Amino acid sequence: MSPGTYIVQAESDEGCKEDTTVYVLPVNELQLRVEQDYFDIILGEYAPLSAKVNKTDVEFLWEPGIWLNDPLIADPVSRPVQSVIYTVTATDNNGCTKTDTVRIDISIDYDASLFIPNAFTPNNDGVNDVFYVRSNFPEALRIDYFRIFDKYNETVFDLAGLEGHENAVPEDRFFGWDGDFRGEKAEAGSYRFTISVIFPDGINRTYAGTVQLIR
Ligand SMILES: [Ca+2]
Repeated sequence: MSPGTYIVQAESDEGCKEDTTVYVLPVNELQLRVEQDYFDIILGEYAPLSAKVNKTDVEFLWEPGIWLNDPLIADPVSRPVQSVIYTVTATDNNGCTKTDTVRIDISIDYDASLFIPNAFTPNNDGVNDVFYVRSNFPEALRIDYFRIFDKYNETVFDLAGLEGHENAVPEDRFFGWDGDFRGEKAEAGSYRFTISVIFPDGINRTYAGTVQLIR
C-alpha cells in the first residue's frame, strides 16, 4: 500500500455502510550514504571512513574487512596496504539493508616509507644497539636483501642467513645487525650496507650507503 489517504467503506452486520478515511503514513525507509566516497592517500596514511544513516539501531558491515580498525562500526579508520574499494552495508532493525562504496587509492613515497639509520652503538645499553631498517608502516614492506660489509669487503651480516628471512619486515631487531662478527665484537668504524625492500605494489627498491659502528 502506497503512502496516502484512502476512503474505506465499512459495513455493519445490519448492512449499514459508512465511509471512513484511512491515512497510510510513509515508511521511514533506511537511507545510507558515505560522507566521503574517494580518498587519495600516501602509503602509511589513514583514511577516516564514515557512513551516515537516518535511523538509530543500525548495524554496519564494511567489506573487505581488512586494514580497518573495526569493520562493524559506522566510522572505521582504514590504513590500506593497497588501493581498495570498500562496500558498507547498513541493516536496520527491520532487516532492511542499503549499501554504498568508498574507494581509496594509494600512492607510495618510496623514500619516505622507510628510514635507514646512519649510526648505531652496540654496547648493550638498550639504546640503538642494533642496526636495522625502520619504518612507520613495517607490515606493508618486506626486506628482500640486507647485507653489511666491512672495509675489507667481508660480509659481516647477511639477512639470508637468518631464520624466517623470507618474511623479514622493518622494525624487527631480529632482522638487523648487533655489531658482532664471528662471535667477536666488530671494530668501530664505517660499514657499507645494501638493502632492498619490496613495496606492496611489487616494486623492489635498493638502498646502499654506510653506517657508523660506534663503540
Ligand atoms: Ca647502545
